[in-house]
Amino acid sequence: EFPPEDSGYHTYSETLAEIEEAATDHPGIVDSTSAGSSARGRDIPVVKISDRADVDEAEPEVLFTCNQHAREHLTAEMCLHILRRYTDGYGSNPGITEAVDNREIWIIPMVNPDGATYDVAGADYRGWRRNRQSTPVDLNRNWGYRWGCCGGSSGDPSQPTYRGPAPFSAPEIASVRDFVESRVVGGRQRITAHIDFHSFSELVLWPYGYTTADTAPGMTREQYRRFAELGNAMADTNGYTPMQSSDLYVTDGSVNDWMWAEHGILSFTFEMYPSGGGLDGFYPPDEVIQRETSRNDEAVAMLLDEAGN
Ligand code: 0X9
Ligand code: CA
Ligand code: CA
Ligand code: CA
Ligand code: ZN
Repeated sequence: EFPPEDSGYHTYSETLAEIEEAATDHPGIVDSTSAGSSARGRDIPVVKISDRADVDEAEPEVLFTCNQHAREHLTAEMCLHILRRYTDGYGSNPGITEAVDNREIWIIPMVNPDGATYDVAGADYRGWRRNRQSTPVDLNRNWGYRWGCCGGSSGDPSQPTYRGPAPFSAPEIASVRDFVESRVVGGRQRITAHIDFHSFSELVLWPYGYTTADTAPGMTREQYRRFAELGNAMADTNGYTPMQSSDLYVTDGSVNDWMWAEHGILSFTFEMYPSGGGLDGFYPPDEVIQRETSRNDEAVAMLLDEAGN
């Protein structure tokens, strides 16, 4: 549970209820499935928004993932905001209607339901980052592209950036990987663009994270320029600071590197509000949820548009 003053945030069960409500209120354009189970057996829901949501149509697909890191609760609100906006706005808002009619939008609001629940289970926020396996893993160091290669994660199980004993050892990450792989249809990955939401620092980040070089195997100069151009354009809309992720610090086994290198998905990390601060930066008051999630409306629309190119 969140403390009463932060009751605007959604717990895991409230998140499930929001998904249910969207599906009930908008049956034709919402379809909810499961990516798999967390370490402690919680379902990891995946919501699809599209016209004829129950049919796999030949439309560019876009993925939004949130809450890999337990304490980054504002990001789950970001995914729920996208869910509400692209369902409630359908049929009345022309831009939203066009996107829903011509894209397949996938949303995973809580990649780490065990961690998110644990973080709010005590009297005070726990400041938890990892999942809740018996030896907890930093989910954003557990992805399989150049896993553990480059000093951008820890091999020490006591550290917050522990990468786990093997790539995809975390059931949450194996589940999201399996979902993304399930979108390879007829030999082609149907998801073309992705944002993984984190907090905090107000940044737009693109791959690679494992190296500070702009170009590397699987990233040509032209591809890098496309990332940088789109990243800069999205940052122009929300006031975040754009950069290659490794310019912030090197990570290995992070989601963007795998999405791009293995699937050719234009994959970004957004670090949400606030721009700075200490541990309290993970716990902005619920009064900012509406402002700080709608702040990304234009960037989300831009990515959905670009997914067709
Ligand atoms: O370290 C992370 O996983 C992300 N930051 S957070 O404070 N939310 O934990 C940033 C991932 C982006 N990748 C790189 N900085 N290389
Ligand atoms: Ca409040
Ligand atoms: Ca459709
Ligand atoms: Ca499709
Ligand atoms: Zn994070």
